[in-house]
Amino acid sequence: MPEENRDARVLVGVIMGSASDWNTMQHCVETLKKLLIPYEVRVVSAHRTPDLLFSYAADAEARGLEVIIAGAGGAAHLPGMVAAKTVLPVLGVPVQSKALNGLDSLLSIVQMPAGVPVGTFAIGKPGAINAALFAAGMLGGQHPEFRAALKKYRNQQAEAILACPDPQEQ
Ligand code: RP5
Repeated sequence: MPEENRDARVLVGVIMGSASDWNTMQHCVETLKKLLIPYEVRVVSAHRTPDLLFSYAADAEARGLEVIIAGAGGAAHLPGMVAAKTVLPVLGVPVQSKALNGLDSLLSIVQMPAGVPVGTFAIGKPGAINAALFAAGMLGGQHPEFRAALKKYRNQQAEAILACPDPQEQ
């Protein structure tokens, strides 16, 4: 938790199927930190700790969470099963698996049946970062400080590119 937000109510739950997903999901958390969005991080495995998955998802709304970001790889059932137990928006990040490069993760997460949505992002680091930015966009309606932080992030991103237009000079 960033020091600035230590006392703030946690709004985003960042969960992942295994500690081995942290290499990817750390980019999500870094982005939330940059935007000063209060978050929590947990390993919640759909297959190894199914009871924890059920209780985490079932209690999330009452605990004040507004968005859940779930990263998983391989047989990536975590985002879909969390979405099955809560009406909070669930953003799925496909982790790049060793065997199939994350295509398995992507397809496991994206192919939800109608009625239980999961917002699915790109495989790996880009998806982890974008899930955090998307969460900021969703929170921005109720929390104007995060919309302002998102605008600042996007402006800084554009300015960094415009300041160094020639890649040979970077
Ligand atoms: C999934 O299985 C996790 O999300 C992880 O991406 C994958 C492999 O887990 P480990 O065997 O590395 O713990 O449930």
